[in-house]
Amino acid sequence: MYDLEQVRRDFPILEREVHKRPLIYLDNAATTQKPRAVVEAMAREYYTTNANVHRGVHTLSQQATDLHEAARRTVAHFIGARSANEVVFTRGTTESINLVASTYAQAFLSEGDEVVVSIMEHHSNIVPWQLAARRHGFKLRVIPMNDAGELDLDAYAALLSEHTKLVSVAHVSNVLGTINPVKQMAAMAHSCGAHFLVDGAQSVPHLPIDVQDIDCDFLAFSGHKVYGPTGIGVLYGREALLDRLPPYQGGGEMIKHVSFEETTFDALPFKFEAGTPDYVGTHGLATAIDYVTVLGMDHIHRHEQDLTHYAMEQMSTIEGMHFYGTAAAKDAVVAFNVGSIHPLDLGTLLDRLGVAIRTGHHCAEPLVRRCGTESMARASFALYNTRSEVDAFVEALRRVVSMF
Ligand code: 7TS
Repeated sequence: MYDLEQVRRDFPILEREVHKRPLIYLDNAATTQKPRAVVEAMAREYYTTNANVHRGVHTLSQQATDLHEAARRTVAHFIGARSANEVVFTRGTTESINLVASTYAQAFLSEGDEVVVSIMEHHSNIVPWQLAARRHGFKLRVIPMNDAGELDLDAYAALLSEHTKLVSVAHVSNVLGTINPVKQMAAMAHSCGAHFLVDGAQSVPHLPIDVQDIDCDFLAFSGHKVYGPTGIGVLYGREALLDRLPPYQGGGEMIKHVSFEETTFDALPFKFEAGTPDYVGTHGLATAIDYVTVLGMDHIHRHEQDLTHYAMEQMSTIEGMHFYGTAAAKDAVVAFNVGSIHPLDLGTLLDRLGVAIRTGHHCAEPLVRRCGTESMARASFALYNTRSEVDAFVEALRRVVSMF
């Protein structure tokens, strides 16, 4: 394992206080904190190397381009892509899924076709498909789950048919923490000729990911959830499939030649990257990936598994505790309610004690409703959280609950 105290020193924000108490940051599923290395790499680029990429003969532009394209290779290696051409930079998971929903639907979907998602999707993996369905007339089908928060694979098998063109599923639920068996689900999709998209927003920060092992056609994730900067994300796509999709946005960077008669588009991955890319963001993301790679994704996963089990064990001693999501395969997210206390009150009072959690519907309204509620509290863990933070959180929770 890694040295937790040493690691925590890499994240200056963890030293701050909130309401005169040490910050205990347990909202990592929303966004993670940034190590010094990431912020400093970005500052260094702005201070020493800043210039627009892919267009300059001058030294700064060439150096900035080198950093940007090196970042693409770092991402490709991190997720096991066959080639850096399969890595498209976007603003985040949301934009990555919108890109696929929009272009894939345009290329392949019409009336009579079906796209399958699951009940536990974030709105980012529901709404883009609804918008595309409205334009192209295909149907959206939904995989149900059991009360533990595990997808019903028999129901999934029954949903698949010759009408199914694409399946798009979260690898890890941002509410329940359920780790879905995406490798098995991708094989099932492929066996009926459908493509498979993995929403990796909550898995890439926590598990070793290999797109070739999963055998997915697309993977979407966000930089800011994996200790990188905000505003940068990734769409991985199988090269032959990306090649068959039309461009998403038009503009500079994505063209070969433009005339008023005919415009031709650049090769992958630039075809999907209209406009000046966030080249400082990509360098920051690559630095974050280097950071977690040095710690080891398997070590990070083991540490967070320990925290999750420990937290649930400690939390379950509080009277009235109800967990949402008790799947056998569960990652670093614990959603809960206590008795009839409104989660907003829990969250607000915990904040007064220095503890940051999230409350609400977590941008997954259909799931939260399936769980029989409108709102939940959620604690989510990252590589820098400790067992003593869990103790302090549970102690604070006990105090808050005793007020009601
Ligand atoms: N998919 C999943 C599974 C997510 O958890 C999120 C963000 C997204 C997509 C969208 O990512 P974005 O970076 O494009 O916004 N989830 C959360 C959350 O749980 N709390 O805040 C954001």
